[in-house]
Amino acid sequence: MRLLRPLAWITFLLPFSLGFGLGVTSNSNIFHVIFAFIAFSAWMSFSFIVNTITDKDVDKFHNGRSKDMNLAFQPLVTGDITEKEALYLSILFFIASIFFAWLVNTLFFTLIIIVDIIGYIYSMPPTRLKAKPIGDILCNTVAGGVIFIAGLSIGGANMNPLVILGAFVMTSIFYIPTVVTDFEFDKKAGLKTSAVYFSPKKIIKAMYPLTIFLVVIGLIILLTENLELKLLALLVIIYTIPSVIIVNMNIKEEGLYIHENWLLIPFLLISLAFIIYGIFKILDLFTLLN
Ligand code: GPP
Ligand code: MG
Repeated sequence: MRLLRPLAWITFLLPFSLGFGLGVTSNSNIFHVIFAFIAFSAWMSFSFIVNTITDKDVDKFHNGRSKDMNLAFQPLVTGDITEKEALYLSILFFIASIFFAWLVNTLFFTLIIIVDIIGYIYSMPPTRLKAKPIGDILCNTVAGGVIFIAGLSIGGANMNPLVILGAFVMTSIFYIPTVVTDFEFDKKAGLKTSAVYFSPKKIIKAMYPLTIFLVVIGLIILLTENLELKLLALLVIIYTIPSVIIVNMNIKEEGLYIHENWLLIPFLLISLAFIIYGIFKILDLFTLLN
């Protein structure tokens, strides 16, 4: 568990389950859903194992704050697992991710390969985009957006360009505070993340134009799309605006201190709500579609 970090997956479980809930219909195949969630877990396991391997030397300085776990206890730092064992496990999870994705559908399969590649170039040299300004935000935004489309593609409904654009903008908004909470630790470790490069205050300001952009997208959806998407747009606007205000009220020169549970718990609850919603739709217990 300290190698795979399932609690940290919650950040990507949210866009994935949102897509799943919106995309399924009463015609969706329940086995496709199960395989899709296995592929998702295998992709996350793969991405976090490579991250654990390449972050060994920075994780040992972690003080336990603002993370899913105290990274100084990750198993490569403590010596519970060797690098070779971790590498073999990562290959196994990579293969599992593409195998189960292949059982779902071609689009889903393609998208899982893309997020596997992002997970790899995010952590691994020579790219190691997590330690490059903009590179870190770009990887997480693209991975969040792509995993949302993958979720949608399981059932294939609501494949709407405006909704997809909104998902990309929303993941970039919510990713920004997470690089800023890592600021102190990343700076000490000598990592040039976006927050280290631009300063926390500056990078947090980027949330404002992105939020305005998201609200515009939400309003267009509210005016033009079906009832299901209208409700979603409303929820997104209601959730994002206070979140952005709270983050901006807590930002200081030296970083951002918001307890990790302020992100993980609401994200987990919303994810579970959308998973249950999707299951209800598959079982045809209700449908809001038109
Ligand atoms: C950890 O990054 C995050 C991941 C390994 C997931 C990234 C996956 C993608 C597909 C982009 P980190 O090393 O920056 O954070 P932490 O310090 O929590 O390990
Ligand atoms: Mg790491």
